[in-house]
Amino acid sequence: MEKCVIQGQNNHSWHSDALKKGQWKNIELEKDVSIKGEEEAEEEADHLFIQLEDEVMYSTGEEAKVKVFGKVYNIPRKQATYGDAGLTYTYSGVTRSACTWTPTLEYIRDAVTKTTGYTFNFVLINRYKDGQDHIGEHRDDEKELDPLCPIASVSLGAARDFIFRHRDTRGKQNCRHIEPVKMELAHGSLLLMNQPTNTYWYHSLPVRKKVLLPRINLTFRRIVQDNKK
Ligand SMILES: O=C(O)CCC(=O)C(=O)O
Ligand SMILES: [Mn+2]
Repeated sequence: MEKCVIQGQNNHSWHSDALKKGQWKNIELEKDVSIKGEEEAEEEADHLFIQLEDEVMYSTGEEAKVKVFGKVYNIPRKQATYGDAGLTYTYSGVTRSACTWTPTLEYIRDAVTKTTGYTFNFVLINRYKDGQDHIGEHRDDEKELDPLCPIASVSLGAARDFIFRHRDTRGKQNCRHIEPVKMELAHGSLLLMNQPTNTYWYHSLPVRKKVLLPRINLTFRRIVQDNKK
């Protein structure tokens, strides 16, 4: 499993033994954000992918849409939300409730907790059937997300490019030259987005027409229900 950590400023929580074992790549980004990676077995990732294909029920109908500036769109991928009983998460203008954890999701959640030391009560799942499916540029900066907990992103299936773009280089706010940061999220990789990554950097998974195989991405999050906007 390749592990990547997007590390926030003043975050010293990564000196755990589990993380020291790996061979970490480290890419420095603006605002002291960094990325690290490690190699591990692929077979387990194959198995987890097959299990998730069997267990995860994706949203359909109204639940499979998002609202952007008041307009409703079909999302160019499938989505599902699982987590602790009673939790809801509102993003892109739609509120989703958590389905009960499946055994495989619990297994992956606990493995991520063992590696990172963080606990998670919610997971957003995106399934990209091939390289046509994608996610547009956005930040995961909802008030409901616990700012003390990173977002842990597990990728299974087809490798896809993942791109970070600094907020000061976008649209009318374009006032600086900062290169976007592109990485490939491989089968079995773990990416951690610490604070302040989602304040300064947007991320996206663009269309890649040459990719013909499916990919499942799980973003484990910690939701604090009282923080709702
Ligand atoms: O599929 C991915 O790697 C990213 C998904 C994502 O950014 C999200 O669910 O917020
Ligand atoms: Mn995101």
